[in-house]
Amino acid sequence: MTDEYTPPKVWTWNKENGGRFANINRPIAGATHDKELPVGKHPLQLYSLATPNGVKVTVMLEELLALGKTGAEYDAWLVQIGTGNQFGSGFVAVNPNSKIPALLDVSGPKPIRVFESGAILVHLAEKFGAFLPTDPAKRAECMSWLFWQMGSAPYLGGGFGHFYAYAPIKIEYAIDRFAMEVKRQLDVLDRQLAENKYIAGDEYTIADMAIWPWYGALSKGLLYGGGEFLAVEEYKNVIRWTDMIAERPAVDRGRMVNRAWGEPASQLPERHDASDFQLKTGDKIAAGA
Ligand SMILES: N[C@@H](CCC(=O)N[C@@H](CS)C(=O)NCC(=O)O)C(=O)O
Repeated sequence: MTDEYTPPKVWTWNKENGGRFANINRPIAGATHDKELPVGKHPLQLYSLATPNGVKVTVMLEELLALGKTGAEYDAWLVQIGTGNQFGSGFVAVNPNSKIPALLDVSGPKPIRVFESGAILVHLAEKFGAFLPTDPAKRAECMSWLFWQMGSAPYLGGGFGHFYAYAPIKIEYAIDRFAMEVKRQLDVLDRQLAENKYIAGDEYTIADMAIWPWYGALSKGLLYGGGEFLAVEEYKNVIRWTDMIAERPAVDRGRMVNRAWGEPASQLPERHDASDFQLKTGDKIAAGA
């Protein structure tokens, strides 16, 4: 590979491009193999992994349960995206975009599929009447920040993270472009959080749940080894908010669900019952509990 590249007239798929995700990236959609999804006993079936996009939803579900919304009981099934589980026929039927998280709401007469983490958060917020203000101005503010996250995070992950940490060569132009954008995004949040306790005002909402797993982790230097490079300690209001959200017990639990790496005690690869947090974490399983 050289750093000079003249695109051919028509792009062709180079399967050996050496990128970090070369084994799962494809230019075509659809299933690669037949595989039914498991369905458990609860009204909500979640198929996910504890990446930032997955954590948004497990935090929301744990917050709803903490509020006493028993209808939010859920089975969380592990989808290992590194080995291509997202291309199984059952998963593709729930999310034709083959990405976690995906939700099947089986509480009514007909299952409802929901994909895209933002859509899942709104579905749950509306279903349970929580974490999405009903006052029109507050609701609009919450939705604006929720959609801000959906539009912004791809520049953080697919842009900055990809070129800073994963691309097989370091391209100054790409890293510079996305570092600038990510710092701008952090500044947007920092200014908002200088004036507001939570992202969308004085209430904790699905906007916090969507933004925290990405920009909270980034502000603590936990994403892509880019903390020092981006001087994340400058964003004091983001750090204040990140620490405040991290203190919520439901957030602590939500982060563990569908986690299959890191400290064994922090992993709950599948969640089918509230007691699983005590009984089924990686350390307990290893000890033969
Ligand atoms: N906009 C989507 C993004 C979902 C997404 O990118 N999920 C990643 C993990 S964080 C994934 O499943 N990647 C697998 C793949 O690209 O094959 C959402 O918010 O739900």
